[in-house]
Amino acid sequence: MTRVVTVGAAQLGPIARRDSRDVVVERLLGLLHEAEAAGCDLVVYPELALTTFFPRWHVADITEADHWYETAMPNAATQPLFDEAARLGIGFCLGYALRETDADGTVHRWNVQTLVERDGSIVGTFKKVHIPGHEEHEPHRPFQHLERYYFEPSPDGFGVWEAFGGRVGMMICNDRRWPETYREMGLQGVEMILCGYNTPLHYAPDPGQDPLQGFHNQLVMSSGAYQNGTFVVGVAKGGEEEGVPSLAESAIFAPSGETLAKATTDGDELVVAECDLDWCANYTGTLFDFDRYRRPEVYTRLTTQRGVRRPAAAT
Ligand code: CDT
Repeated sequence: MTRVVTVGAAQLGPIARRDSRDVVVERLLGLLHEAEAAGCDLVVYPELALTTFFPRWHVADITEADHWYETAMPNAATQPLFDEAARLGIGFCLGYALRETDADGTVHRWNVQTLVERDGSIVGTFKKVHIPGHEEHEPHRPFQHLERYYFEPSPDGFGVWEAFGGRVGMMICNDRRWPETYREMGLQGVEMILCGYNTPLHYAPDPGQDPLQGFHNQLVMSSGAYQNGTFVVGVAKGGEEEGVPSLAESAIFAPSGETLAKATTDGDELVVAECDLDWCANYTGTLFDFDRYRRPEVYTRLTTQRGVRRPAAAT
């Protein structure tokens, strides 16, 4: 039995602050229909795909931002997407902000992706692990990146789910820059990692990185794919959103590290590749046979230490 998953990276152009969920879901449906024509089994949408990237604005009272979060999935706005995808027999991965309230009244705000199977059943919801940016309002910046104000980091780490005839994992935006992300999933036998992102082209703490955004994007996902013998699907919300230019360059990477397909625009665009999941074993069964070649006994710093501890100076 072949295990080919035809995947569509459903890149979005900007979502304006004033755009309603209904308007955005119409765009998601448009890309879903393109995916049907292209024979896709799975469509991957970007991070925070239902709204503008709201962490670029500060509000002193965080509850004033509650309208950016979903409180259930599916909900009235996204039900048409769930219904149409199930009717077409196409699965999807959707990024959005989620607000949950515990029984004791504690409120949690997460940056999540939900993976949905071809029959419309929810496979799993992944919460972003690495939360970038800053916690406090920093008015000297041309725009804010207040993810650390608006989102809690996941306590759950990186899961891998049996889905689409293989093993599928998820990561969100900044997660893709960290090798631990891929390895955590690689050690669970992941065969395809789905990643939505919003990456402003300007990085205020070090603008020297601005012209390298595309290079770094490709570098981390390509190497993560190769070093763990997995496909990686990276999907942008690109273009200039509310005055902030953001990286597009959505792409699908093979277990060889090669780029199989890449966006050519910074707007709504479907990027498609046929992914034979059996390709993964060419790498995980040979050069990256973890069981045979890894040396976890000498990697102890990876889980016991957070920051850098330099070796003691020689006396
Ligand atoms: N959304 C997100 O995680 N973006 C970050 C921007 C850099 S940190 C200000 C990223 O890693 O692409």
